[in-house]
Amino acid sequence: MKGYNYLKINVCDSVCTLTISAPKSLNALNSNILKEMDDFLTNLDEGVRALIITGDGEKSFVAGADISEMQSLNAEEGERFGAFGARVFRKIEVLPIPVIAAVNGFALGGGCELALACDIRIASTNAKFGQPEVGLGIIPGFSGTYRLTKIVGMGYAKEMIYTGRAIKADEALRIGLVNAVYEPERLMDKAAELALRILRNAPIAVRYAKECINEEYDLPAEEAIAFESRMFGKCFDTKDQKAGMTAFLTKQEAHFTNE
Ligand code: CO8
Repeated sequence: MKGYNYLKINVCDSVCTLTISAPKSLNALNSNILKEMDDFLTNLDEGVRALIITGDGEKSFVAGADISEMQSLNAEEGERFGAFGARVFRKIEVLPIPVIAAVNGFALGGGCELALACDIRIASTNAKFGQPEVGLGIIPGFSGTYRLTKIVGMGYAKEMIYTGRAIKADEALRIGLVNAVYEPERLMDKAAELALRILRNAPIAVRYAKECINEEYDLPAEEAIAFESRMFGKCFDTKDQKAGMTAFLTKQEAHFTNE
C-alpha cells in the first residue's frame, strides 16, 4: 500500500477505510491532502468493494477547506482550488463501489461537502454539519450548493447555506442529511456493518444501481426510465444474475463472483 502523509488506509474484508488525518487543523483540507485523495481514488485497488471515509480523532471529520491556504487567493486561483476539490469529490461520487461517510465530529464547509459526495452518510452523536462559507466571504465551493440541495431539499439547503448555522446530528438525521446516528464508539463498527451488508449482494448489480441513481437524477423522466431499462438489461449479461436467481429458485445461498 502506498504511503501518504495525510491519509490512513486500512483494508479489511474488501472494505477500505480512508481516514483523513491532519489533526492539528481538525483535518481541514489543504491542496496536499486533496492531491493525496485524488491519487488514492485514482489508484484504488480493484479488490476493494466498498469505501468508508472518516476523519482522524474524535473531534472532527473534516473542518472544511484550509482557510489559511485560501486566505490570499485571487479569483482565478480560487476557482482553480474549488474546481480541483470538486473534481476529487466527483471521483468519490462516481466511484464504481459504494462509499459511506462515517462522520465523527465537525463536518463543516468542505467537510460537509465531502460527506455529501459519498453515497450514504452516518454520524456519531457529536457530529456537527454546516456550510459556514458565507461567514468567510465565500460560498460553498466543493459542490455544496449543488449536492446539499439534492439531499435535503432547497428549503433546508438555503437556510443552512445562507445562515452558516451548524446543525447537530439529531437535526441532520431529521432532515435526511444522515441516515443514522450512533454513539461515537460504535460509529466505525456500524459503518463496517453497513458496508458488509451491501457486499452480500451482487457487486455488478450494486454498481449498476449506483450508476442509475446518479445518472438518472438529472435526466428528464423518459430518459431516466430508458437508462434504467438499459442497465437492467445489462444485468442479464452477468454470471451473478444467473447465480442469484438460481440460488433463489433452488433455495440456496447465492455466491457471487463479480462476473
Ligand atoms: N482551515 C484551517 N485551519 C483550521 C480549520 C480550517 N477550516 N478549521 C480548524 N482549523 C485549525 C484552527 O485554526 C486551529 O489551529 P491553531 O491550533 O493553529 O490555532 C485548530 O484547527 C483547532 O481549531 P480551533 O482551535 O478553532 O478548535 P475549536 O474546537 O475551538 O473550534 C471549529 C472548532 C468550530 C471547527 C473551528 O475550528 C472552526 O470554526 N473552523 C473553521 C470551520 C469553517 O469555517 N470551515 C469552512 C471553511 S471554508 C470551506 O470549507 C470552503 C469549501 C470550498 C472551498 C472552495 C475553494 C475556493
